[in-house]
Amino acid sequence: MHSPSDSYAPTPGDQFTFGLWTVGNPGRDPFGEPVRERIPPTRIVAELARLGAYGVNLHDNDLIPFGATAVERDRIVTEFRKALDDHGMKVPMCTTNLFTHPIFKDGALTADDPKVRAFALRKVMASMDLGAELGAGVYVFWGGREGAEADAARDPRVWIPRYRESLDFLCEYSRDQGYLFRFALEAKPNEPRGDIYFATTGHMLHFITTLTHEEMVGVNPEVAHENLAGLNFVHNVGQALEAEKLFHIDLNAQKIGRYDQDLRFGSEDLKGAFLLVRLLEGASGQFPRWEGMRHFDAHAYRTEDEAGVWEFAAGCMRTYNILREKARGFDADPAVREILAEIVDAEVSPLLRYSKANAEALRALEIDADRLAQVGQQHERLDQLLVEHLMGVRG
Ligand code: DIG
Ligand code: MN
Ligand code: MN
Repeated sequence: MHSPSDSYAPTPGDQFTFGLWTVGNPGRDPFGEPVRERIPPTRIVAELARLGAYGVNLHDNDLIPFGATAVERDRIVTEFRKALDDHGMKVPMCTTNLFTHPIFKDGALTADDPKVRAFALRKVMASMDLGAELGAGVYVFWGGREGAEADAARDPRVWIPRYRESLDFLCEYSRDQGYLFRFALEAKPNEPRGDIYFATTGHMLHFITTLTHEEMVGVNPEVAHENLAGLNFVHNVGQALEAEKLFHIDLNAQKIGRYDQDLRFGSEDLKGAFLLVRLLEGASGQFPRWEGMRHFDAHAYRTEDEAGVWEFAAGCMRTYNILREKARGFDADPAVREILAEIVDAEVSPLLRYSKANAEALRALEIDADRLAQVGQQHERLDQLLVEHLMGVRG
């Protein structure tokens, strides 16, 4: 474990959070039984606090067993809240497990049977009540079972309105309860379903515009999920930021062309992780730092014992902090700033905003297309500078 004196050691001010289901993952996979004992939520709180995390997130059933009585629920919540208070830990985000119980085998909020949809809505309401009690501000929806294998089963013009009706219902519930939740929709293209509805963050950004209370709803992009879809995560997060809809983020790592691995942050595509941290931290100075939680939806290798789990958690946070320093160094590098300097053209820039006069002026402009075509962008040098900062040979 890393000495607390080093400058990369995480502090609560870094706003790192982990789901209870991440470091609490006992290592079961589709081909094998658990390899670790279950770590009680109260001990997860204590250990993550020791490592410098800011908080923990949870699905309802990460804390409250499915089918628990109201008395058991209240006892568990009281004990959990004491652990949070004892260790100064927060619960910034809550979500609902709408994927484990077999009732959800063919969907939850988009299921064909209205009773299944009703059961799912009721489960989310109870989970939102729990989240509000724990002080969560963001409520995540990951529709892991909202999808299909047999595409003849449901027309998109059936499941889209169902999901819209459910989210409109839950936005109204949140408002009537006086909860200040911001909903964050998490996309994934497939797994566990053959195809999952609303496959990417882009699909979610459009879908949000069709909701009654679209101002309450944003996105929770995950590194691995957009990678599964073969997309550029930094572009997608950047579009969410531009739309002011990045309400939460799931940080992890992923090898291309594999199942959803949820690996330790930065352990695979290091350049992508660098560019993501640069974006979130506003290192270029062009845009502000994003103020949301740096949430790790990741878990340790199945090969690990509990000590390995805490190494995993420390590694996620430490790598983020190292990349933050590297990104600041890159954007402070005069050679980088020279290449990224904005092209200013006082004559032409004003013409790019429409008016009849500007349209006429554009027509009259002398533009030497062949000369412009020959201008080199210096992107090879820019990307080499990035690689050298990342490799530590340029500070
Ligand atoms: C999977 O990536 C999903 C679930 O773990 C959870 O519902 C959500 C919250 O971050 N991510
Ligand atoms: Mn995932
Ligand atoms: Mn996730």
